[in-house]
Amino acid sequence: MKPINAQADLAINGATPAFEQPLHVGRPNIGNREAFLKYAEEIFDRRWLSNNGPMVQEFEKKVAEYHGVKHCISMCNGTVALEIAIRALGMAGEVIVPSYTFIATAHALSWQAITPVFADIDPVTHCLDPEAVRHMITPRTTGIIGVHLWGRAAPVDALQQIADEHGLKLMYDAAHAFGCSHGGKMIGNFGSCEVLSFHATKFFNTFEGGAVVTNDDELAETMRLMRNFGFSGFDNVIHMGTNGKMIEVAAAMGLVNLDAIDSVIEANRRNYQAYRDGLYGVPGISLLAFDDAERNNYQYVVMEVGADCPVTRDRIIEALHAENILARKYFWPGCHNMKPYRELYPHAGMLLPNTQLVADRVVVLPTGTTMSTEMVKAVVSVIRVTVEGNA
Ligand code: T4K
Repeated sequence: MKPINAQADLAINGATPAFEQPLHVGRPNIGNREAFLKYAEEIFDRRWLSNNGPMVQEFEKKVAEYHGVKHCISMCNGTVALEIAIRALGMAGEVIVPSYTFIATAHALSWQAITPVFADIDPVTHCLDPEAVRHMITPRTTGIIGVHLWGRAAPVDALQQIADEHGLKLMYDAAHAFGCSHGGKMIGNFGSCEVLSFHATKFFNTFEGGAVVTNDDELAETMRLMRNFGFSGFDNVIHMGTNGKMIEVAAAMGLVNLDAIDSVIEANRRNYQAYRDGLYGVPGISLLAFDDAERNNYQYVVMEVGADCPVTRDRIIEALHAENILARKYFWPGCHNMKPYRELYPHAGMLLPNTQLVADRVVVLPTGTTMSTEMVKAVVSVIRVTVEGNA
């Protein structure tokens, strides 16, 4: 790590990069390796590798307990979990979603010939704006998928009210919200069901993986059938289905990482505070705040570059990348601007002014257990020198 104190120290100006090895957003948090290897030995000894094995069952029980929810139906990834939940709820026609989300939220609908209709977000929370949702309802609308972006809850009460008024299904993409709460209630208890992602880059990972959590017994049973081809016992298929199963080795990683959760939250919280303190007062720069009254996983450090910043968002990204700090512009340019949806809705941007505004100003910074406070301070110095050198 090389100190950055002045413009001449910046790699973008020809100096050597601050970091020799790249710093990634989404570097996996990995729990106790010995414990994982012990689980792996058990899996080999048992010769039970998939299909609702004992580790998957134990993992589901613990994830459900952690979120205070009745059922956890684990899956091979978050995208398949979204697809299965959408299908199990009987969504069809048009479903309202934010455009400011990872592309999987929209794809999970399109993949099943359901039209994602993009509604605008609140520029402060980055989550769906309930009034914008109301504007997008048509006679073909069957549901709403809210996204708890960055681990902060979508406006669950207002969305539930809209869904009830119009007889719509309501579920959540909670891919970012493992271990988070809203109004003191854990994520997992809102809407008909909520979908978690355990991808490698997430706060909590099972290498790849995901789950649907729900308090609805019947829905849970349908999704369990759907993720295993609709099988009910030997040679008896009673439902349409696919292969959405989580494998034993993924569940083993999950069990190990469940034990490490508190230390990951602590590392993320410490990094977030170091970013917040370090970036305080940098012109035009702000960090999305966390509500400390809630449970947070602090996984996404979201910096916004305002119109009053002397340099552009893209110039800051360029400067960071030159130093080997691979900050990301999630979720630029918005799903509606990605090819499959741009062709479907060439003028969507006119209805999504806040989505465009936010997508153009966000930078997601690296955090997690592989980042020390010193590393955070070095990232902060690059941002500070880039911005203040041009002020
Ligand atoms: N809904 C939402 C709101 C989501 O954010 C996501 C996933 C989903 C649904 C779907 O859930 P899954 O089906 O994925 O379970 C990454 C992740 O691949 C994706 O899971 C995640 N959202 C999204 C926010 O981030 P990319 O396109 O940014 O991935 P990539 O390959 O650029 O990797 C991100 C960074 O992480 C890189 O700098 C490299 C680093 N990395 C990655 C992996 C896999 C590592 O250091 N080690 C690793 O093992 O999407």
